[in-house]
Amino acid sequence: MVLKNLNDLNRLVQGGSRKKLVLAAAQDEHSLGAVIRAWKENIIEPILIGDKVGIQNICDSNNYDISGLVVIHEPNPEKSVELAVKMTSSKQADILMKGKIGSSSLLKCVLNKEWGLRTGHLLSHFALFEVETYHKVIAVTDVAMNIAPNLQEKIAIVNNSVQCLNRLGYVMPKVAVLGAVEMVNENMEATLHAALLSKMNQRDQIKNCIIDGPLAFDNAISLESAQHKGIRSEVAGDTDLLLMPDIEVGNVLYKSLVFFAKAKVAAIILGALVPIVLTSRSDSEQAKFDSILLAAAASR
Ligand code: COD
Repeated sequence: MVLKNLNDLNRLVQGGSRKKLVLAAAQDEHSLGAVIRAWKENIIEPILIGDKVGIQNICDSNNYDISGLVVIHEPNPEKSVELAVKMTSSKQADILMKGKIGSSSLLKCVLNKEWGLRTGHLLSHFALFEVETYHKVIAVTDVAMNIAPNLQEKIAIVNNSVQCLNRLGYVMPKVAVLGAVEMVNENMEATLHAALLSKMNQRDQIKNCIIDGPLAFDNAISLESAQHKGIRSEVAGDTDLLLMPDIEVGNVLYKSLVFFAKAKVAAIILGALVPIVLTSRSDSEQAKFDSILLAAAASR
């Protein structure tokens, strides 16, 4: 079953056990607001690590009562992430969440060889978007972690995302591998990768999904546009997952969807010991809440 909107994530976490979520550098208004809402709705049991005064000030000005929560004082954001990652790797938390700290600082900690959250798999970013002009939720990867993935890394990124979509209830998600054009052009590496990924999928080297590419963005999301170009494809116009050529394209699409198209977004890191809620610092409280829902659904 596909997700029609991000609200559908609620259905997936209903009746499940409450997940322990540790929020690192918790002195962040939108992150705290989202965590407290998810706590009140019995989705998570939070642990807050960060600057206690900053956390309390946000709670006071929003009338949040956090007297029942574990709050660990660590004013240094890097150290608070280190503590949160160590708690997670020692199985004291099911979900890690980023508060007021840059993505790459948090990811470096997560990748720490001694106490990080590595599993031997590639870690990748996975985002879900609800856009008014598309008939269902669309997943996009990787817009925030892997900078310029090679073919092998793209295979791992697809596998991470497909596994997550399977867990969310998708049986054979349709994957569009994006390029600037829909024809293979030897001077455009993204189109070569796309053609290889499609063939590997046909030969069952990449399973549990239907992959087609290269597809330009319009062919991937609009059947009319694909038909206009004479493209025959099971994926065109009905894509569940868009695979980005690189982080620049991905990040610009992410921000364009949110700022121009007013899309709703939920995002996590996959492939680590636990799902990691990693939204942009400019994302809304709603986006952070939906990302917690996604992490809880993915960690079932
Ligand atoms: N999965 C698993 N292991 C990885 C991954 C990955 N995706 N990336 C790196 N590693 C391993 C490497 O194999 C190596 O052992 C170690 O981690 C360090 O690798 P480096 O030197 O390539 O990695 P770093 O620490 O310099 O950088 C890793 C980041 C994830 C921080 C880097 O790729 C990055 O900055 N990505 C973009 C993050 C960002 O700014 N996003 C914001 C957009 S909103």
